[in-house]
Amino acid sequence: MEEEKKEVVEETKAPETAPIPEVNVSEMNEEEVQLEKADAKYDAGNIQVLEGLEAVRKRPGMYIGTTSSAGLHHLVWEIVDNAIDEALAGYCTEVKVTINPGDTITVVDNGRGIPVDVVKKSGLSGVETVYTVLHAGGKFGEGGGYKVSGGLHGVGASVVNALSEWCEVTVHKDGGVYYIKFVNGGKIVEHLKKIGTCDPKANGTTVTFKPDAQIFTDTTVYDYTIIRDRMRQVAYLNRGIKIIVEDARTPEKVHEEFCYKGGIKEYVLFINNHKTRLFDEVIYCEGTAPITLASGSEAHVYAEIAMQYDDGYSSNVYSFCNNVHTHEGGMHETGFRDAIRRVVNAYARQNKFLKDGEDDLTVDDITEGLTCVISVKHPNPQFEGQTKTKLGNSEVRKIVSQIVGDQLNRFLLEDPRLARIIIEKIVTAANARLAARKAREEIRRKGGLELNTLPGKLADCSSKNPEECELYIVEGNSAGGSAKNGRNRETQAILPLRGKILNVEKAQAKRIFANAEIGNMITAIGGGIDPEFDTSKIRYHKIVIMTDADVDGSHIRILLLTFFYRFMRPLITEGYVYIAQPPLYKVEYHGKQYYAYNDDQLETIKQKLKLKPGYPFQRYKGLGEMDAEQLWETTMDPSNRKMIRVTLNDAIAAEQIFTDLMGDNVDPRKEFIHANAKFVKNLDI
Ligand code: 0RA
Repeated sequence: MEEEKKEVVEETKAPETAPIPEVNVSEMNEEEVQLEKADAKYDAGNIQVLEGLEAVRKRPGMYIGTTSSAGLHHLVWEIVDNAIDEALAGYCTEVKVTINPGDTITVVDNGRGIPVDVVKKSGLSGVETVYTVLHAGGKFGEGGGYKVSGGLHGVGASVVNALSEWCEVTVHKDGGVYYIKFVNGGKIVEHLKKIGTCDPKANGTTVTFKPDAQIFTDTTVYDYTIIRDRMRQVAYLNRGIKIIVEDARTPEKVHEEFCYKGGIKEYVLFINNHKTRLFDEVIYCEGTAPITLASGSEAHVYAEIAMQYDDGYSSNVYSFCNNVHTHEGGMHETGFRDAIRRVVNAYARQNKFLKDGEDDLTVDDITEGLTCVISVKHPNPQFEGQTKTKLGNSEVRKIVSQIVGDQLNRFLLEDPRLARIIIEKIVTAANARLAARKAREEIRRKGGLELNTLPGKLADCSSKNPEECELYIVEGNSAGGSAKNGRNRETQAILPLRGKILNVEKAQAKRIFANAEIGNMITAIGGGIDPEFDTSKIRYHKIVIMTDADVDGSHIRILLLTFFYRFMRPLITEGYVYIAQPPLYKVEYHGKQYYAYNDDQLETIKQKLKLKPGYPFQRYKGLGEMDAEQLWETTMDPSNRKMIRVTLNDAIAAEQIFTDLMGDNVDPRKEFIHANAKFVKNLDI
């Protein structure tokens, strides 16, 4: 798409000047503009003019959340959002995102092209207005088009321009090729001008920008996998749109294409790829409902829901509004839950799966083993909550509830065989829930879940201030012994684990709670377990997994992470879990000891010490080979140790990793164990 257009640009050398005014927007206010341009012809007049770009540079966090790596990537989302809007309006079929050498980004779309004629109010061309005026965009105003993608604050192109060292825009529109360049946070160096002609049908917009290193002080390097994963997600959420991603920084040029005719139906299959499905069908519901905006004008909300059952126990409901992952849920999720509770219970009673007098099935029962994607498109979304990822529009609740209610009910009625499989699974979940509650009460009755009966194996710390307390979960009794002797007794507690813990991914709730090692961890950590897990009650703010640097060690680490992920998820999402990094090698030289944490470091040490070949260096096989002092010095001393904090960047990716590793299918697990070293380096799951 990109190559074709470039050729045409080069053929036509003599540039014509487009009819645009000679003003610099960033120095003008709206009133002046209007006076000057009062008699101009306006045909792109629905672009609203607000404020200048200086504010964005002064407080970038207000517009893109953060100036760390996440903010850097946010710039890409903003530009892609515009192209997706054009696609949702029905004019664009393809978007290409390229990471260029030097970490600039190019986004090409084949939409109508941003308007190049003069905009009423700003007196500037449409392109200049979109790129220099905050909140501008032809499709923002009511009565105009349908702005649907929602970035963090939906502010778009002008914010990207404001935070870029330079930004170039080329528009192909109605046979003309137009070009403009901005520098230093949105200052126009050359006004929009016509630089050539092209096929009148080859419309589109091409943007290239270089993020400003003065703003993005942490890093200006793009991560291909972050862009690739997000673009794949956007492609799933907007069926039929083709998104091409390219990394042109390396000679071999990574290139991937995503286009899904089935949209979120295919997304659910992708998420469930390695799970064992109850049946192949994906239940799919969709609908559109009219709403009235605050201004009194009519608009529409579109909602679609795709879901599938597997044979597991976890519930995975992912919701989106305008392609934004609403991690904190909101009205669309509430509407979904209303509907499934209502419809499933009615069906179960009518068909005697539930007897008179038996309690209703709960939403947790119904969603056990369910993967569900909910996606709504709303012209005026209200994002609330701590991370602004909770959908607040109350009208959405009824809309989703009605769509899911009607269509899920029809699904159950039309296919009694599948309905039976589903309801029997849910009834089993309900019975397991009752049994698990009993088992938990049993533990509680015996004092197992009470804080005053800490496990005997736990060597607790003396401090009672969770913020400074650390719990080391240590593989093996001998390493546990060294850790107990080497630790700082005031703030560091040690819980040794005997062998491997239970794989909670494959075990039933009843067995899980009866497992001694798991019981010990629950009691020691003190925050309870899902669904009542509460981080405000945890006894340590650092939970450190300390295992050997071998395959068994990484297996135990994964078993522990799976347990936390399934039963204490906030521990991971809120960043309380760490992986200790014991050294791999010890080098003895003239009575002194040097430690290396990886092969590169070992090389450096060898070179520095000019080690003669065969000079003693030791590869640690396990933590148990270190004495208490060594373990403290290399792995536990806060002033010297290295730890990896486990984070959860992408819940869906994490879900797939845990299924792959812990589920029934053997191949993905083998693959993982093979590539294990890489995973440890990359523990951002
Ligand atoms: C306003 C109006 C029209 C198109 C666009 C904006 C537009 C914006 C972007 C941003 C990235 N790609 C884009 N493509 C189109 C419609 C103009 C017309 O009707 O000719």
